[in-house]
Amino acid sequence: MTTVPRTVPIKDAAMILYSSPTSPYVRKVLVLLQETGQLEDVTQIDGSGTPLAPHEAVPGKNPIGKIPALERPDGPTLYDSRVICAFFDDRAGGQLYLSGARKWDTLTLEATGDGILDAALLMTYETRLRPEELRFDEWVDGQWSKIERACAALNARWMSHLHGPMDMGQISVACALGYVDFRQGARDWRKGNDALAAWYKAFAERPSMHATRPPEG
Ligand SMILES: N[C@@H](CCC(=O)N[C@@H](CS)C(=O)NCC(=O)O)C(=O)O
Repeated sequence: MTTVPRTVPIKDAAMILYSSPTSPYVRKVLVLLQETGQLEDVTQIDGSGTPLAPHEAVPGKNPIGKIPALERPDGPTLYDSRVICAFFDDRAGGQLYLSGARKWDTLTLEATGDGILDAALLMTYETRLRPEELRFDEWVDGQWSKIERACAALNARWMSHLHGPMDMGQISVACALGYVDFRQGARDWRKGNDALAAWYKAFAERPSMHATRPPEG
């Protein structure tokens, strides 16, 4: 299966998404854009960077220096994947956060996926950026414990929501589990979480998930 190249401009468009093919937070936005038919409204520009070496274009758009950031012609730049996802969902007519009681479940589920991502990204930075003599194994294990607890909670309490109508909570969790596989493949989040593993296997088959898979290697 081929993947869609994600850092080339798709067409001349007024909104610019600072992006990276390996960022799971960017992936959340791209999955939403594909699911809501808005992908061609955005031009993607590479904004890959790290806390040690931010991309030169990004801090001027997002003072925190992180991607995704969304530059708009008719308003200030938006940043943080949750803000950008809420913006595009609103623009598409509000399909992915819904309303009423389910909205708060969806937001909590999205926060759970993002929490997994935050822990997994810190683990990645620890091994990729921190000099070997300064690494702190217990701290890394503490991050992994967050991921284990979150996966166990998803498996025990969230399966009915995950199997419901597609929403941003599901997209966030799927992008998070995909990132854990991508960067922490040696650790096994599936152990003891059969229902979650089966749900993820099916969700990962969606064309939007296929088209946004991080590159191999
Ligand atoms: N809470 C932010 C996190 C974004 C984030 O951490 N992005 C990473 C790329 S995966 C980044 O830009 N890191 C650079 C940095 O931390 O300076 C969001 O949801 O957008």
